[in-house]
Amino acid sequence: MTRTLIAAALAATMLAGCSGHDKADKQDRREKAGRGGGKGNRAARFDRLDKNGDGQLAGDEIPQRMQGKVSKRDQNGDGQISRDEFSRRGK
Ligand SMILES: [Ca+2]
Repeated sequence: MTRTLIAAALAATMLAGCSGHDKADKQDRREKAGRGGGKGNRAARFDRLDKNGDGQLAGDEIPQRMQGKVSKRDQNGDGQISRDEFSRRGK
């Protein structure tokens, strides 16, 4: 019984360790490779990245690989990426 609980706790810890930006980066690589791309997935990806749910991506919500592209996507110059600005990607 104790072994089962320890194994479950270990598995939960491992799962928790690969959450957040790792998953978002993985999804982004899939989209870039042409798998899972598209408007619906972009919206879903935005929702995953928008941790505080304010409809803007800012600070650590923006994956490291996207940091250099903020100024390109940030069309109104507020330093954040809105859902609309995010969905215009590639247009
Ligand atoms: Ca946000």
